[in-house]
Amino acid sequence: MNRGILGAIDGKTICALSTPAGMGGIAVIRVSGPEAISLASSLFSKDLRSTASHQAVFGRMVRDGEVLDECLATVFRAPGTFTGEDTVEFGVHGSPFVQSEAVRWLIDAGCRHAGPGEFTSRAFLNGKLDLTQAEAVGDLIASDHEGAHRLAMKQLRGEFAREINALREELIGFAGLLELELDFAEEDVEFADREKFDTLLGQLLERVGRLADSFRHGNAIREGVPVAILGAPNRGKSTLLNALLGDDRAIVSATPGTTRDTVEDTCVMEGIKFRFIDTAGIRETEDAIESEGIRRALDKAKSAAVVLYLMDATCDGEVNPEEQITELNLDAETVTALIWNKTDVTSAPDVTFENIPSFQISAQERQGISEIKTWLLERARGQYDNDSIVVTNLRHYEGLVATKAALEETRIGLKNEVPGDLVASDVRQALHHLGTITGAIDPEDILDHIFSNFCIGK
Ligand SMILES: Nc1nc2c(ncn2[C@@H]2O[C@H](COP(=O)(O)OP(=O)(O)OP(=O)(O)O)[C@@H](O)[C@H]2O)c(=O)[nH]1
Ligand SMILES: [Mg+2]
Repeated sequence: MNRGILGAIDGKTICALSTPAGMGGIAVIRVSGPEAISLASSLFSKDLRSTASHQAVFGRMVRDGEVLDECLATVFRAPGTFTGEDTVEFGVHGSPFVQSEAVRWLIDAGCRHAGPGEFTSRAFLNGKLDLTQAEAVGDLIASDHEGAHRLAMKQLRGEFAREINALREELIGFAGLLELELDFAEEDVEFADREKFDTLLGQLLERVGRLADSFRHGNAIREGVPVAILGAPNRGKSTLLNALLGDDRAIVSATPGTTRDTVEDTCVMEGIKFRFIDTAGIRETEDAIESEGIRRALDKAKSAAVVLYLMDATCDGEVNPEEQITELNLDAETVTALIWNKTDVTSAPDVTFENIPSFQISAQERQGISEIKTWLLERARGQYDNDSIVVTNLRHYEGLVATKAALEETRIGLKNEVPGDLVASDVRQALHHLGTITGAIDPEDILDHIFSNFCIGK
């Protein structure tokens, strides 16, 4: 059931099981809307209509003399509530019967069952949260490790929204001057110093670009930092994957070309999620399936944050790893480490490279694995754990990319001295795209999409 954003503005009092509980736990049933306190009161043994805000009252849920449960009713008065409306929360016992019956009683009394995300969409519509914060509520509920949780909390505090609003404000000032010029078009005046404009646009582009670039990190924190394991066949890539995960995830065999498709899995180390990706061994081959596997391996390497390039100490002594890594054509931002494997049989050649850290391990004997993990963690902390604002949401990223394109158009327009109204229209475009991020501009379909991804009761 999705009532969309329109449901949230029908003014009805809504209710839902907000926090379900198992036997022995306490379930929270949330009621929100103009009639919340009187409706809740009509099913409670004590009158809640004079209860002060943020106060819990112990009593019984009762209807026509029939007692359903002994419970707490907590009253929250508008506007100091999550939704911005009067709210009552019942803490009832976690029996499936009591939970569903309590909601049914509330509906019989005149509440409407809340749609997915409807409490949060009401909070947004009542100005309690901006869109990025509302989305952060969804992220918070979905966060399954410390890194994702920390990002969601940061977004919920509104840091990202503040930065977007600051950008908008500067742009609005700029747009105002341009519009003023248009009003005096006949006089052919320029209120807005072109050179200053260009400098301002340069700064805005830099900030928007930095935010957009941070999406790569933001996404990595949420979905797991992608670490791809690459190398020629039989070097021990699958053995290393299993060692890193501490699990028998991929098939290991002495036959070169064992891994055809990519195999990946995540694990959380010290609060940071990593996504390890085992790939097909890279070599010349006529085999169509193997070729496809190799293509996928190179693809994964390109989108990875870290590439672990595996060499075999027993047979790669004469190979130049730098050349092989160069052939992978990696992104400039991708970090590579050289891993000499099978050092239980023979030690690795004593060569080091300036920009490529190297490790000597035995994946089979699980030796040297913790050194790789420590290195990965140190890198991830440096990169993902700092205080700068990080974009984690694809919708925000797309908004930033569109803003950047509009700002670039504006800059080109100014340089080519195109008429002021065209420049002004590009600036309005940029403002529009920034506005869609925080919800300052709210096409209904965007809002419905966001809130329908929530679950009922939130
Ligand atoms: N002695 C020794 N053997 C190893 C080590 N790691 C892997 N092997 C062996 O090397 C062979 C290949 O290992 P895999 O992990 O399947 O190698 P791979 O790189 O995934 O190979 P492909 O999937 O074919 O590309 C197996 O027989 C492993 O047991 C190691 O550290 N020491
Ligand atoms: Mg393999």
